[in-house]
Amino acid sequence: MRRHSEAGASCRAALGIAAGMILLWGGTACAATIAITVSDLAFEPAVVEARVGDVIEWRNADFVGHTATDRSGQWDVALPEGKSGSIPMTAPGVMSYFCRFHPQMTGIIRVKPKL
Ligand SMILES: [Cu+2]
Repeated sequence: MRRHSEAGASCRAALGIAAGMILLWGGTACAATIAITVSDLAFEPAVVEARVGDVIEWRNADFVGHTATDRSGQWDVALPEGKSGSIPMTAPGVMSYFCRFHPQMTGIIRVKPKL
C-alpha cells in the first residue's frame, strides 16, 4: 500500500513538471516566423497576419532581385535572387509594402499586439 501511494505522488510531480514545460513551450511558441514566398513577381500570401515579436521572412524564389519596402519608410529588406530576408515585427498596426523594382508587387502585414 505504501509503495503504491509513493508511486502516485511521483506521478503527480511528473505531471506538474510536464505542465510547466508545456507553459514554457507555449511561451516561446508565441513568437513565430511567418514565411512569404516571392515568386512570379508576387508576394504569396500577399496579406499576412502577425503578432508583435513575430518575424516576417521573405524567400525570393525568382531569378531576379526584389525588395520588401515599407510604404511609410520604416524598413526596406533587400531580397536578391534565391535569397531570404527578414525583419521582426516590433509594433502593432497595418503595414503596406511593395517592391522598389516592381512597384506592382504589393503586400500587407497586419500586426496584432502581443498575446
Ligand atoms: Cu520585385
